[in-house]
Amino acid sequence: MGHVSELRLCDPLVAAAREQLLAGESLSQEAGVRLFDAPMLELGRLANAVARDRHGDRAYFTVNRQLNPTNVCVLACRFCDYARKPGAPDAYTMTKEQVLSHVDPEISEIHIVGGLHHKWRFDDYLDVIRWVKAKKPSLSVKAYTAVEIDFFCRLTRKPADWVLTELRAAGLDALPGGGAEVFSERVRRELFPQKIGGRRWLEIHEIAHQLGIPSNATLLYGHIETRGERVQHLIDLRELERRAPGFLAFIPLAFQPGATGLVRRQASAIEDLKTIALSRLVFDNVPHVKGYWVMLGQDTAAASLNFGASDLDGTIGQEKIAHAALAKSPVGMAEAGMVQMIREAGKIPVQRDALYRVVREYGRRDEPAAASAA
Ligand code: V47
Ligand code: SF4
Repeated sequence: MGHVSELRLCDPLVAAAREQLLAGESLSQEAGVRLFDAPMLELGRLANAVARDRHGDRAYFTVNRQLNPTNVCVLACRFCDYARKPGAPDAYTMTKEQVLSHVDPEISEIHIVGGLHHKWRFDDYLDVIRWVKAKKPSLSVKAYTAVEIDFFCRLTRKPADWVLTELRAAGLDALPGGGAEVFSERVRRELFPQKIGGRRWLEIHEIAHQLGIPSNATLLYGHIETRGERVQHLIDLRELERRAPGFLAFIPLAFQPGATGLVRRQASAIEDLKTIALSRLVFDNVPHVKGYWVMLGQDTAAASLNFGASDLDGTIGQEKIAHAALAKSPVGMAEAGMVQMIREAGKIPVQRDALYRVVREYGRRDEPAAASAA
């Protein structure tokens, strides 16, 4: 039981969505928005069944580190508590030694993202990748958002395909999904008018996919965006995946209000779980939806594994972006904690790298671990 074809649903809206998905049709923006008002457990059952049809009971995580080489940024997005202006007392730029201290022997993924530094050249950003790759060649490197790629294009006066090819030669394996925010010009004008908009973000990921560089995608929700804008964002990503396949995972990022004053409190756990489920149902051609525990908190992230999520991201080490905005989750988690969260959700933990190559399969609760791969 639990496959889409076997589900019996009570709610007519969710049952209609199931029929459409079974017929191989995608959900429209209108249908997506209406589903937000459907009973959440029904939505969760359908989204969980969609995830189960793709991945069985497996849920993925990685042993990784987040490396934020500098918080100095020439932009000033209104929702960002992380960036600092040059010379600010808590502005930092890491040395090579500090960068390399993030490359612990046990990790299989490194996630590199940071500010747009006023003095760094493209070569400095390439060096960060070269250093980590030289220390651990087997490490999968997920580095630099489309916002940073666009910045490198302006620094070098070269097109994105050239920039991405240079990054790949330095050791880049995949692009992270950050910087997408919400593909709504209304929201962009309000919250991040200096930053690239949806069209450029999508263009850069399309070029990456055409070059064979896979990528992730995010949505920043829970601030001033509407549900219609959220669903349209999912549809824009679904269309890009049809034109130029290459997405690995979609990560809805629950906005941490911090000191921004934009909203009084974070979206509720119910809104989080509905957003995860809707992401799984509308962005129907993305392999994985992540329940990002850093922003969701551990309990909601564990629950998300029964609402369509099939990945929890990773152990992370020292997360800085959400914690600059006062996120209450711990700054990192142990591998055993990730395994336990996944087992408690009734799923089978699978450790992966940034490209979803399996590092280790664990057993279900109370079962001995299966033999390690790679
Ligand atoms: O681009 C900034 C967002 C992103 C806040 O690709 C905030 O696997 C919430 O993209 N509250 C960076 N979000 C993080 C990111 C990410 C995280 C985990 C996995 C992956 C992946 C990507 O964080 C930024 C921005 O959209 N952000 N401030 C905030 N206060
Ligand atoms: Fe800079 Fe990114 Fe923060 Fe915007 S979100 S201010 S681009 S670090």
